[in-house]
Amino acid sequence: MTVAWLGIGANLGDARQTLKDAVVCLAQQHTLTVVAKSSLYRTAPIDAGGDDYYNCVVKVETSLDGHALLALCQRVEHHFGRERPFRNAPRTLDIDILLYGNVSIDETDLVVPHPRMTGRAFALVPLVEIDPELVIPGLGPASAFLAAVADQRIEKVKPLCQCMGAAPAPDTPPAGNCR
Ligand code: A4P
Ligand code: MG
Repeated sequence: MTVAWLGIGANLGDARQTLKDAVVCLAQQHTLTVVAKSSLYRTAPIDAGGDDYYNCVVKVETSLDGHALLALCQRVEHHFGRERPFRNAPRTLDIDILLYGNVSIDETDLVVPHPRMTGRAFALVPLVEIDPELVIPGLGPASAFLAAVADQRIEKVKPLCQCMGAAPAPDTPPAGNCR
């Protein structure tokens, strides 16, 4: 089993809901296990136009090699209606492999660590949320790159569901909007 880190983003359609559904979809794959998920973040587009993005990161354990994992990510993107009219076009779903084990891969269709991740708050902040000590192979601690992206707007999205908060008082009725 290899530990991999996937960066998930969307800024077209109901992007927030798509991210949640995509994580569920990934979790249902028999070739990987989602072992951790960051909060959802609303982020300013970087090197791209269009609406704000929603981004998150998941940590997975997988039996797939890097290329098979990339193919799986692209199948899931396709399932959620991903189209590629031009580079960095707004998208219903993007799933990038940020890290794959401790290895570096440099091939035409797969570069890992993801070559632009250290310059992007939307990748670094959720990664460091899950693992503050995370080391990017060949580059050093992920947290060391945060200062340089501090000017990129990123805000944690409050969950609609209150289940994660403190336990309610015993006489509090259920909120009824958990989804
Ligand atoms: N590819 C190579 N390495 C990888 C990898 N590690 N993971 C190849 C995934 N794919 C990889 O990908 C283009 C090609 O990259 C694929 O054919 C694959 O073989 P794509 O999914 O079609 O397009 P992409 O992900 O948009 O491309 P790219 O160049 O990775 O874009 P970036 O740099 O990831 O930028 N702003 C905010 N706030 N949030 C975002 O999520 N995303 C982008 C995309 C720009 N600005 C953003 C966000
Ligand atoms: Mg991509």
